[in-house]
Amino acid sequence: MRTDLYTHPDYFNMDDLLSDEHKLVRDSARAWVKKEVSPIIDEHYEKATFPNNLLSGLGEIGAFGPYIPEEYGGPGLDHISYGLIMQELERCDSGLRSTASVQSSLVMYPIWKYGSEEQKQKYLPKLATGEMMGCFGLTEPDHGSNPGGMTTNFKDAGDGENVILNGAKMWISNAPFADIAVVWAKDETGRIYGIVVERGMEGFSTPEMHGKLSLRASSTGELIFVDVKVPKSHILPGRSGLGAPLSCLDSARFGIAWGALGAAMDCYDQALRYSKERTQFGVPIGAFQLIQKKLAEMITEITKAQLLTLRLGQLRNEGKATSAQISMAKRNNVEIALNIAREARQIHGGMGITSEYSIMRHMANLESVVTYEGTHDIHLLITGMDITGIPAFTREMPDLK
Ligand code: TGC
Ligand code: FAD
Repeated sequence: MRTDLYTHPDYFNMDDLLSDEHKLVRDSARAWVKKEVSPIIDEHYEKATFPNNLLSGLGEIGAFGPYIPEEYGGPGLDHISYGLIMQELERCDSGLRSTASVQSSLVMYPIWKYGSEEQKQKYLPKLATGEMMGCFGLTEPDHGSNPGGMTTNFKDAGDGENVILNGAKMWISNAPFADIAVVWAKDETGRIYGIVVERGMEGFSTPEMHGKLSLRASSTGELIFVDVKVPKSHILPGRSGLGAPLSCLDSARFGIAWGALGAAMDCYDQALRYSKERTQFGVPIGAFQLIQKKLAEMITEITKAQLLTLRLGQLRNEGKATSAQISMAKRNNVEIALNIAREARQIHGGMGITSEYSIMRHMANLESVVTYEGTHDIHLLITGMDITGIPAFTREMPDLK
């Protein structure tokens, strides 16, 4: 079994800008990951299973809803703490971070922000400990980048108490084992609402999706609704329209910006160590200029991303981070992480493709991260729209005749 020797690179003394609480939260998450997850993650990745025995531990380190107030069972931390926890989790595996960020940002966040007091009391404390797990259904088979086109819908059941939900969601993280799903669906007027659907409701099923060659230590499934009778009291009353699910994505994308940087830092840390240990032509490979160029460029990109990410955390703490700023950070950090994973793989030569190192796993995982929560190109278009004021997501279909 590989020993986890990770120490994080800090070329510009970023730790000086963190509070003692931030460092405590981060170090606790790191110690837990090294002890509980690093020894088993490769096996789960190879078998394509999620280690469900880790759920209560994730709750204990505050990974489920770090910024949810204590009155609802959360630890009441700030957004930088949330980011640091996601960074430590994704430093180990993107699938581990995915499970925590879906639970935090896509399940707890909408219930906290848009739920009734009764819904908050019913779900949030159990979600915070991991006793209850949730998933988030936005994407559909025919509506990925364009969720506003969704066809999942609900109509009044006519009994005064329920609605009838029909439709299907696809690519849903945690779906196969989730106890509840926050599902986005249109009412009879076409307005989008969030609805909490519980496992066991008749007509609701969550088949697992197989064959993923990326994010294998995360469980992904479909959500299928066939005339599911859902009490009206399960509709989130606080906000409707596409902006409601998109605001949850802001929180999740924020966590991913920190998380992807964690994967990059892990690849760099291993590549630097390997470059000093591995000798060829009688010298450590780190003595070769071409290896130094790769390492120097990696730490430069990591440092730039650390600065961007911490500033984003400060803005988010102040309630000032815009969606477009979050998009830029998500896009940048996933891109540099993918590039760094590829270069770290090269530094490891043939060993880089084995599970002896986590690099190839990170690289494969990041191919999901660059696509979910808004693809790389969608985030570029969000930046483009922000700076020009002109949305370029849609275009008229040309007459091809
Ligand atoms: P558009 O007309 O631009 O906007 C509709 C309404 O939403 C508002 N809005 C936002 N509100 C809050 N936060 C944001 N980030 C927002 N972006 C837009 C907007 O102001 C408008 O409000 P209103 O009041 O005027 O109606 O919408 P559009 O249909 O043109 O789409 C814009 C686009 C393409 C950027 C958006 O649809 C998008 O982001 N698409 C990507 C879809 C996506 O990211 N899906 C992710 C699914 S979840 C997932 O992948 C989980 S992965 C697991 C894990 O995290 O680990
Ligand atoms: P499409 O939207 O079909 O895009 C295909 C290509 O077309 C992309 O390159 C895209 O950039 C490009 N494209 C699309 N529109 C435009 C445009 N206007 N201009 C330029 N290029 C464009 N969703 C959930 O709701 N919940 C989850 O928990 C969840 N978990 C996921 C887990 C995994 C492992 C994966 C892979 C996905 C998950 N998703 C989830 C879905 C994810 O958000 C979507 O895959 C993503 O939004 C892209 O949608 P799509 O796959 O349908 O691709």
